[in-house]
Amino acid sequence: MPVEPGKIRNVAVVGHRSTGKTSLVEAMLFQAGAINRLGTIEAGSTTGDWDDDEHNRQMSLAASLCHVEWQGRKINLIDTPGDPGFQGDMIAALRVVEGALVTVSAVMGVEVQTSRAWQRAEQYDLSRVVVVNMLDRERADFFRTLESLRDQLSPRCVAVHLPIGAEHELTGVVDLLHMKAYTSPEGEREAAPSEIPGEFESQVAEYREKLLDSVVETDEALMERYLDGQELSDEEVAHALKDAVTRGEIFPVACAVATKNLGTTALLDLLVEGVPSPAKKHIDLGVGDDGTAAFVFKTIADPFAGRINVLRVISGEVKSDSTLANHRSHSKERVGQLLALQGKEHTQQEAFGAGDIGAVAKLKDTTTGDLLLDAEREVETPELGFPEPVMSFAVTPKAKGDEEKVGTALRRLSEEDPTLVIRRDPQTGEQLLSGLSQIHVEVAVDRVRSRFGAEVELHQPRVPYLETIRKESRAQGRYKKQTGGRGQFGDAVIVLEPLEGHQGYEFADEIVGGVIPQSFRPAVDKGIQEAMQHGELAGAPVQGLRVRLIDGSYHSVDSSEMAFKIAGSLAFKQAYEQADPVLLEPIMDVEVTVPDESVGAVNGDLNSRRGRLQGMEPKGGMTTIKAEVPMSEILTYSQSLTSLTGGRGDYHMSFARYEEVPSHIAQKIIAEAKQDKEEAAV
Ligand SMILES: Nc1nc2c(ncn2[C@@H]2O[C@H](COP(=O)(O)OP(=O)(O)OP(=O)(O)O)[C@@H](O)[C@H]2O)c(=O)[nH]1
Ligand SMILES: [Mg+2]
Repeated sequence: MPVEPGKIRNVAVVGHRSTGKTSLVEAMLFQAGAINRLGTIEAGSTTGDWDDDEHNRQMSLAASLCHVEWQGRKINLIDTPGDPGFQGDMIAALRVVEGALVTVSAVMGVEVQTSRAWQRAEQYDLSRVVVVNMLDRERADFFRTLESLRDQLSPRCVAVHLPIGAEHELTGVVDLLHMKAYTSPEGEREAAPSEIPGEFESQVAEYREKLLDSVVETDEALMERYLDGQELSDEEVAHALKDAVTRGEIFPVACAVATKNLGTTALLDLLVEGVPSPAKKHIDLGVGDDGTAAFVFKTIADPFAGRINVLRVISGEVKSDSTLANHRSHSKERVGQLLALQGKEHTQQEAFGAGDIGAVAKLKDTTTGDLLLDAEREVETPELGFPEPVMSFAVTPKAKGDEEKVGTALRRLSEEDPTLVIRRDPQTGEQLLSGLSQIHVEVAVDRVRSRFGAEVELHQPRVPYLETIRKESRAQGRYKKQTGGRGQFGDAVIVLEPLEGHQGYEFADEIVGGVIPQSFRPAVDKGIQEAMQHGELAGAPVQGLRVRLIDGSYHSVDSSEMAFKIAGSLAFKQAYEQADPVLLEPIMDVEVTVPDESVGAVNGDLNSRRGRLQGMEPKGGMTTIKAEVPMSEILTYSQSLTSLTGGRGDYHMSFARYEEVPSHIAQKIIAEAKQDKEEAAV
């Protein structure tokens, strides 16, 4: 029997890198009895981080689906990676849940990716619970962290738990909703709650009052009774709290020490009692709810089970041994085995009902972002809104002959992870691998080796320069070979004119009186276009000009298409030299988000990269700087930004337009291109 929507809680666990998301999920699984041992990141034994690459790097690299049963409810937990390079999985997870559990470190408070996750959750109008983790660490401070949450995320963040003690003297957690304390031995299963220790009474009373004030403020009827001095029952408070959390009017703040399994019971209670079920809150995927619909938000390449698709049932019921239609490819998919996932472990399942999240193995043509329907109908596939890749590398196989293997491997990886993009640059001919961060691309390279057995190398990609002209010019190209046997003769006179915006190519046939027969004129055009593929300045493609073919001559026996092609290219090369040619470079629109205190250093650095500042927007301790920077100057930006901001900066960029390269820089590029050409010729 599928679980009723009212008994499901779907929660994406999101937050900055290394704030304990995976450890918290582990603690919840352990406390709820879904697993028998509390695994650790250090031993590589957590349920969420099951991949070898995750063990090696001690970080999550992909979303991982788990579930627990608590208070008769099924809580689906999606543990997501905190590294911005893997935020595709965070975004996808947030798209399919009603609630987000946002983790922060009690030492660090709100960090870059905390705000990013928060904004995404806000965009999708999700209910949010914050958990302040790592309260046992040196310099951890719950109250300071709570202030930073209220300042930087929302003033509606309200404590529902309090720590008992602090740092290494932390001994437990108080649940302000139920007025109970948890002080069980560290690392074992938390025991039933106990009385709140007497010495904390006044602090607890203060925060309980703050909590009640916030809750009743969202519920008029309750407010009246509260002001009347009536006692409110736990159920009433919980009920009003859930309504407020559902509407985004309160963001409860919990306490935890994930690695010691402290605060886990209260956190699980909060997820059940505070987060709305799919029956209570509607997430808008824009699909309606006629018939069966399921949205695939994650594809896993499982070493044993092959490809596994993780899906959220939007409406209806997905059953094993049934058939669904893929809305994108219109192909029929045979749904064989359905799987309930616990990290990498799976158990077979008969069906998933509306609102539930589960997995299906071995679909032939379905991946991340696909919509599965019981019958074709007119709906839009939900958008995942992934960010564009920010950094590109040229990839080459280490061994000759591995090109195809590498190509296949990269294509597979980008199917699994749409934020990993591979393409061939038509201009430079290089195979480019683009991703969201350095680690993102490096992990892909590791996987090409470990899963597909091919070694690849990464290089800085070539900058796709272009060439163009700035002046009108005229030249004649004459190709003549008339000694012995059949000769060759072609003769063309052309005029080059610059086109607006350095873009495009036009060919105007202005021959009058048939001085070049109609049949040979396209050959002139062809010869010119071929010559334009490698401009004379730096061998870059030429664009942004009009060619007028105005005159020429021919020979009734010796003229041929070949001869006119050569004549066209000779005419072009000569005219090009006189047309004041210049080099063009791609300019990128760059957006850099950094802590306020790094703005000066980052601006200075952008300036030294020939960047032009376009604007600055400060927001909650972070400033977004917008600038235009030449691509050649920003290819290796990520390392610099990391060192300028202590790893707290973030950037993305997109192509803006081509612009002339300043002449002193152009001279260098031209000289290098000449040298490359000479070396290649030797
Ligand atoms: N002292 C202490 N250490 C913790 C706590 N929670 C997690 N850790 C440690 O912090 C490190 C990061 O924990 P993870 O669970 O991997 O954090 P994460 O948020 O999943 O990290 P990413 O997935 O890489 O973003 C690990 O070394 C954990 O053992 C805690 O409550 N107290
Ligand atoms: Mg993790």
